[in-house]
Amino acid sequence: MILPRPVSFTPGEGDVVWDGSIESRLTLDGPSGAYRLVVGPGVVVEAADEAGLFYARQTLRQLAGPDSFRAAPISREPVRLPVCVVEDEPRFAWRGVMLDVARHFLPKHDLLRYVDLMAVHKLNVLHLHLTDDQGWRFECKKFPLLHEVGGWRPSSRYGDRRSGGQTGRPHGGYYTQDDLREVVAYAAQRHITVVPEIDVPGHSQAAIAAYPELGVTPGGVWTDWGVNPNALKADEATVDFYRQVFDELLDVFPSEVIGLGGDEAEGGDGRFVRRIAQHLVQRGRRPHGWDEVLDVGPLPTTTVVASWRGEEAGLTALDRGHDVVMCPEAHVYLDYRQGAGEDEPIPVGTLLTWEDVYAYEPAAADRVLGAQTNVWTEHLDSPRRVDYAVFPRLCAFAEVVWSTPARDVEEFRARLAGHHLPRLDALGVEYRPLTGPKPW
Ligand code: TNX
Repeated sequence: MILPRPVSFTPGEGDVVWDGSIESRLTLDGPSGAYRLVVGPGVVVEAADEAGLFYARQTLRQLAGPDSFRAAPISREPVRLPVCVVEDEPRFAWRGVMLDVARHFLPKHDLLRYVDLMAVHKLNVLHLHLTDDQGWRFECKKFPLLHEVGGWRPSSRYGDRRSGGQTGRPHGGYYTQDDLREVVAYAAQRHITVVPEIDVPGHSQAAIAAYPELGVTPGGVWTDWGVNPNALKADEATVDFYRQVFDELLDVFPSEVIGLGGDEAEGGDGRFVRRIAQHLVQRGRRPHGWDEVLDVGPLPTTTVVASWRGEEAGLTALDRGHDVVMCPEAHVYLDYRQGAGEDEPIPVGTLLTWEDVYAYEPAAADRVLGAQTNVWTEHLDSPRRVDYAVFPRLCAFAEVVWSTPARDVEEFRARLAGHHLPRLDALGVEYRPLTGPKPW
């Protein structure tokens, strides 16, 4: 009944009333996140570290039933737990979700809710895509036009015809630095690291709209989707401008790994990526980029590469000594359609069901840190649509990165339907039902 499935679950006889207390010790020998939970007569947790203790609590909440996921309990019965022993540890160290808050801004309270939903699934890296052609979401004190101008896009002349709904309308928003510090602190309480990304030198037209001298070609905040041929100049002034922007980012985000994007930079110059990567290294961090960064020439070996155009690029990156996060589009892109029907929301790409996600098997190698799903939001313009795209595919993904590979899709389907979807209902998550579209 536990999701993601633990290493072992050994049921005992009957159940016990639980008053919420836990006897805990950090004495377990195991990787970060490992725990051993014994229920009956009391609740005893042995964990490898604080993260393990936290995951044991997530498991206990699941054992306690859907009511424990409501904002306040509605049951008048005491909480009961099945007598059992659970032994558990994560399979991968990087269990991530990338949220694109640039194409559509996700207000702070919705972002915090996503952090909570990640924690329920024992995920631990939130990769925040903060800037793109269509919007700049990071408050910049030194160059405030970035968020004041770059944070807002006008209506699109294509909008409603091409994509329906709200996507052609004016749209905007940004997070203050203090908002983001709060998100980082909230995530840290849940053992989630926030990895920020400022995308360079492509996907940068929102910045160019604010400071036209940065761009190869001037232009407003982009109102179209797709790959924009415009890019940042690679001259000293532009690189220096971005060093200062990244310095502000480092001040807000303590994460060792810092994203510089580097994807789909058709009109961009590889030197830009290399110089920003060097700057991050000088500041004691590890650069992180999409797999196109492998084409820009030698990068610091500490650079983490996110392999999204399949896993080939990731394998090349391993050969060159990089750590890799796997996120192949054919398996983990949650903006892709979940059904072939006309009544599905506007999709990107090909069909990708939760069963497909569940069947994903990341290439195993020492320097594969793990995997992440990517939630691009060109057409996910509200938290409702994000919920529909993300769930239950994220449940399947959580099991891929947490549990051992012995996967049985029918067993998982039964666990989803019988236990996990009722938990999501209690949380108010508007997932795609197993039998088809509604609501969205
Ligand atoms: C490719 S994956 C992109 C994004 C789009 C996405 C749509 C990657 C690094 N770049 O800019 O939103 O496809 O699925």
